[in-house]
Amino acid sequence: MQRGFFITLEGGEGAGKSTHLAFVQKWLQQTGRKVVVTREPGGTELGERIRELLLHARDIDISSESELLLMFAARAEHLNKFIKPALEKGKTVLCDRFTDATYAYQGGGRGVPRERIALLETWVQGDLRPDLTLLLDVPVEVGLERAGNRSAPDRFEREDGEFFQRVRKAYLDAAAREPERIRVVDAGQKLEQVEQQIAKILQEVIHARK
Ligand code: Z5A
Repeated sequence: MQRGFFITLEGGEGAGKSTHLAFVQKWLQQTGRKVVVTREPGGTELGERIRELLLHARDIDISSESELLLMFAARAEHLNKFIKPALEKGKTVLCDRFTDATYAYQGGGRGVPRERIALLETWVQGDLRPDLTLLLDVPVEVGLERAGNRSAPDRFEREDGEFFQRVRKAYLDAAAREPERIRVVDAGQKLEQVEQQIAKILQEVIHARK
């Protein structure tokens, strides 16, 4: 059986990942694929508990290194218990954020050296990488304004504009390094236009995979 298709969605604050996840899922299902949707950090019982700590621990000071290791601890669990088994069964795995987020947030945002992240990536993932990554890109100000209505910002959402500029730059640098895998979507456009761009990319990539 052919290994399933592994697709990830990435983007900065307020880029619209949650909004477009359902569109991508529906689009893929219409091609007859069995699609499972998951997220990082999270996707398993342990991963969701780690997520809770990483996003909402208010009374603990978490260092950048510990944050990085926790991301990968959640990822190891997620890969072994959920992602790999689903891919082996030929399912399409649609994941809301993955290791590109680590390079962007812990690398770009927090300043953890790339080599350290790369080391963990190889250790935890072996040679498994997403087949396609949709990077929803918006100017930081637009994204922050869209996300601004949230009542209780999490640990990341409390960061300032400069942090998110570094995150955005790290994402765009990654897309420039790997243009085949990481496809940039202009998420600053209207919803329907963003959907059109996504559908075009999916069409192209799935056609090429046949
Ligand atoms: N993180 C990390 O640091 N390292 C890692 O390795 C991983 C994650 C895996 C949790 O992520 C945090 O974990 C994340 C990075 C860190 N922190 N941050 N920031 P998350 O993905 O769960 O949380 P999030 O980034 O806040 O994403 P979100 O809640 O899914 O929101 P979103 O994707 O940014 O946007 P949205 O909710 O779909 O849209 C926001 C609003 O904009 C909403 O009202 C929409 O209706 C509106 N919207 C969206 N698109 C449009 C367009 N085109 N026009 C107009 N309005 C729009």
